[in-house]
Amino acid sequence: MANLDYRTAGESHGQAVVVLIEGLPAGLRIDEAAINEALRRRQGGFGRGGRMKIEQDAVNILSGIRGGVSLASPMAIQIANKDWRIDTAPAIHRPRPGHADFAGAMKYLTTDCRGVLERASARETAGRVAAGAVAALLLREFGIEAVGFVTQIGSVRAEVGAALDAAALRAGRDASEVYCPDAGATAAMVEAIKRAKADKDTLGGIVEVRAFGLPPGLGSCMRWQDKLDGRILGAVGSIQAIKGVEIGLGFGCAERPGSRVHDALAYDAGRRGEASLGFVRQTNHAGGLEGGMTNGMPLVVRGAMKPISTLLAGLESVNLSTLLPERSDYERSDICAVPAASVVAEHVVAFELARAVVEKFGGDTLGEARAAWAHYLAAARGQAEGPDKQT
Ligand code: EPS
Repeated sequence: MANLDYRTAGESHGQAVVVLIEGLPAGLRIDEAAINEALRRRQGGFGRGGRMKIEQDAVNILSGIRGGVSLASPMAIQIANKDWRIDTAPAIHRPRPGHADFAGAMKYLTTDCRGVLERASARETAGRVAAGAVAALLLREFGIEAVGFVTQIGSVRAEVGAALDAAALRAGRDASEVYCPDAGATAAMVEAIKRAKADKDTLGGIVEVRAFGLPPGLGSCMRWQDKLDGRILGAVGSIQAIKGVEIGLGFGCAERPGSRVHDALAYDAGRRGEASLGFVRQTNHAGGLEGGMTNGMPLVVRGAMKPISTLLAGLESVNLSTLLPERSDYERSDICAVPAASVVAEHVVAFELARAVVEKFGGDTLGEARAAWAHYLAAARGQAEGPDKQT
């Protein structure tokens, strides 16, 4: 039986972006409107370029459902490209430093970077968001939700309270043109993007994902491949233009003594009904993961995005056909895609969490997974009250 997994296919200016999801249990209601809403959000955010005025991403679910409910068969999803012109798009001989152009041209033994950039383009993330949106529907059945947002654009940093819940984060984010729950920072971020545009430059930033409702014990410490921290770091790190990823306090752990890093544990019987099973902590420096497993605290992961590598003014480069120095090619592009990256990060994290849920609770049908989930939580709570109550 397939594990929950997905693959993407498609070029930026090819016919379509395609996703194949395998290993979904049967019986999950597939809310197409929710998937399309995620795609719409990925297309938005202040700082996007002309391409997003052309595309109107929406899914065409080709298989895997009957009457809007998952069948457990492979689910193929197509997102059509309106700007389909791959055969006539011009050759690119002057690689843009920072993009996949140069390394890809060398790898595929060509002086035309077009073929490589078509696949390396962040257009592919439409497919990852569609897959993650399906995963989010599965997580919703278990009361788990991942919320992605922006915490920094250029040098403008936001203040986002550590205590905010999913609904508050979502509301703040959705009210912001740059998907940042801090209204004051939003205005400064928009100004920074406008300045970058006037300077013919681009801006990066930091995105954060917090996931709520996770019980302790998802993931594993038994095999390195199954450690959830590694999978989450890999999933966020694989998003186009992400150059750094951290969980919880992340790099900040390095400079502190252990007494100021590790999150002291306490038990509060009044909160045993929560996902934490009543094991509470005043801090969450671990970002919800210890030993490769969730620990009942919210998952917190951040990714640092480099500025878009397509610069209006170009950068010094080399014409691969003549080997002469020339400015890099300019392709229509975004000024800042950090808001979009926050949507992508939310969805790749959702997929990894759904994969971990299916691994632990399994079953061919959603009902079986829910029963296994309920059994586990009851057993874990019983254990918390004394070994004699273990099931
Ligand atoms: C991208 C270049 C731009 C972006 C694109 C990523 O596309 P185009 O060359 O068609 O203007 O808009 O992002 C998307 C198409 C998208 O859907 O996010 C690149 O070179 O990576």
